[in-house]
Formats: sequence, structure tokens, C-alpha cells
Amino acid sequence: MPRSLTAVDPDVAAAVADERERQESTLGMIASENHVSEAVLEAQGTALTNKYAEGYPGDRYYGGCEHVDEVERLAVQRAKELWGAEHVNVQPHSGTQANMAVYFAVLEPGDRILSLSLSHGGHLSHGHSVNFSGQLYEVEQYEVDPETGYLDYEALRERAEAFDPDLVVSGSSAYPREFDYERFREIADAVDAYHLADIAHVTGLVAAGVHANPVEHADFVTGSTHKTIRAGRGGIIMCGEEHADEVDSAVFPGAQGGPLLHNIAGKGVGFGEALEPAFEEYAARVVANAQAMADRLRERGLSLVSGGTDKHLLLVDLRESHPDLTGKAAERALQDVGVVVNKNTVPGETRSPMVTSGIRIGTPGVTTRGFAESEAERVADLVADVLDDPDDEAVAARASDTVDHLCQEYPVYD
Ligand code: DSN
Repeated sequence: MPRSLTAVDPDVAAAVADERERQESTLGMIASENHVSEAVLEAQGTALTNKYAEGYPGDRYYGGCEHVDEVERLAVQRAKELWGAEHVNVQPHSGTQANMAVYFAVLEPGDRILSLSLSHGGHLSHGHSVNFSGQLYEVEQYEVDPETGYLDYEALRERAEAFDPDLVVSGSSAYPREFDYERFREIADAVDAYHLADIAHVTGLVAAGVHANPVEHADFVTGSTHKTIRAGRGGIIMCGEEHADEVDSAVFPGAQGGPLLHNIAGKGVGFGEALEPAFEEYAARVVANAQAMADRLRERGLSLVSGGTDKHLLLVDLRESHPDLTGKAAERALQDVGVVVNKNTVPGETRSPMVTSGIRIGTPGVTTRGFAESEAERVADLVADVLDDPDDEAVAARASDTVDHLCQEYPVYD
């Protein structure tokens, strides 16, 4: 009986092979993406997908959980070591479901959330009107300073005092600067609110010590596990022991059913890799590469929100340098030469989220490939060339050649 994927389902096998080839032959620079190791891939494609295990290690609803218990315990133990949290739940299927569980744990429908606006770098699950979080709760959003692109903590404090939130969210998906979690703690305390730090994008940078760690300044820390931390896909919640039971119940049975143990295995394997000293070097290089790109793009006349970056991503605001070029068109032109980024709203955005005036560029994936600052600068140059002349075939051909060369020199898996 044929058993391989190719033999059983050549259509799906072909699409999987094509996707792997796409990842090899293009530069994946979407800031939330990365390339996990073969070991993480292997863990995720195991018989663990067959097992139901509602509950938590040692306390499940079904029998036969002794091995998956071990897998989940290892992931939790490694996460505690990486981030220094007292309690960890590795079952959320995604970062959004991690946030959902925290809201369910401590808020009632109608309670108040204060969070960063999506167009200023926030996330849908922080209370956007199209997301459950914006529909179940009353939400007020803070913004970055329009002049500097940085968070204005005094304005945030005033906003908190006027709105009187039950929960203040720090964290973002497109804010290029570090968060001052201590200031968030003070502001949340001043209005008697919980502080949730969503570190989805910077999990790896925090674990490696190249971004501040919010664990001691936040009641809850949530994240996703497949971005800068480079582990199996999913979400994670960390908190103090005093919130452990309410968080665990909010995840299961509150928001989810059976955990995805094959993904939890991938989380555990990736966390183990991140405990190796080489991961600190990787994370530092992710930031150095982003800063090298930022410097070169600025030299080439592009505007960056906040003028640069402290982390793994930069947000290019095209309005000044390329007023007629939308984020959507820029994304397309770059994709055509093999640089995969995403269109992104920018502070003060006037175009729709499907068009936008900006692009977000991230360095976690290319740094996993082995890029250092010189390669990051080469990519910045080709990005600037393409944005300056998006319809020029000679420019596109040169940029494609550079991408091909870099992809061959720095393979992902092969
Ligand atoms: N999709 C992720 C991002 O790109 O930031 C967040 O969920």
C-alpha cells in the first residue's frame, strides 16, 4: 500500500514541495515569519497529532496520555527557563487565542481595554472592531506621537486616567521600538488595571535578552511561538502562580478543546534550541541586520516610522518619498523580484488596510538563513532600487539576480 504523501496525495505533495521551493528561492521578510529547524518540522509531523489530551499533564480527561504529558511538561519547563515566568500554558493554538484566554480569565463582557491602535502598530486581537475583542469589550486605543513615531507615555497615562480601563495592553505587531514595560506597569497600577504584555513578535528577542523582558512588570505575558523564537506554530501564556488556575481554565475548557500536541512538541523542541548559546547570537544579529537595513534605507531617502528600529522589523512610510506608490503596489513589486514583505498601515494612515501607505520588513527569516549586516545592506539597496523604479525591467532583473544569488549562498534547508 503506498504510504508516502507523494504516493497518497500527489496534489497536496506538489503544493507542499512548491511552498518549500518558494521559501528557498525567495527572501521571506515578513516580520512575523521565520524558518524553523528540521527538528521542529519533524516534531510537528508526528503521531502526536492523533492524540486527544484535554486537560493538563497528570490531569487529563482521557487515558494514554503519559507520553504527551512528558512532551507538554518539557515545553513548559523550557519556557519557564527562557522567559523566567512562574506559570506557563503552552496550549493556545495561536497568539490571538492566548489573548482571548487572558481576557476570559479576568474580564467580563463590557469591561474596558486600553491598547495600541492597529494603524499605529497594534494587533487585531487587542480590541479591533472586526475582532471578538472589539465586540465583547469596550476599547480605547492609544497612538504613537505623530511627530516622533514613538509611544508618548505621558499621553498614555492621561488616556488611562480618563478611560479607567480594567486591562492595559502593551505590545504590537508593527511598532519598531522597545516597550517600556515598567512605565506600563506604573500606568496600569495608577488606574488599578491589569497589565497584559503581548510579546508575540519579540518572544525570541526577549528570551535572548536583546529586548526588555516584561515578565516582572506584567500580570500576563502572551505570545506566539513561531516568530522570532523560531519554535512550533502556536501561542503561549505566562503569568504568576496567583493567576495560574484562572488562565488554565480559560484556555481549556474556556476557549479551546483538545491541545495540538504535535505543535506543542514543536514548541518544546524550538524552546530547547533557543536555550543554546547560539540563539543569543542569532537574536542579536536579527536586530543588527534590521538596523543595518534601516540605516541604508534612510541613506537612500526612505522614511521609517520612528526613524529606525530597536528590534527585528522596520516600517517604511512611503508617503513622503514615494507619494504615488501604495503599500500594496510596493509589496507586489518586491514580490516580483523575490523579496516577500507585507503592505502595512502607518500612523496617520489615509488609505485602506488593503492598500496602505507603508511596508513592513522583518529580518528574522533572512538571519536564520545566515545573513549578516552586509547582506542586509545589499537587500536594502535592492529594495530601494525597486521602490524607486517599480516598473523598470532592468532594475527588476538586477534585483532578481541578487535575490537568486543570496538564496543559493544561504539556503534555508538544503
Ligand atoms: N500575522 C501576524 C503579523 O504579521 O504580525 C500577527 O498575527
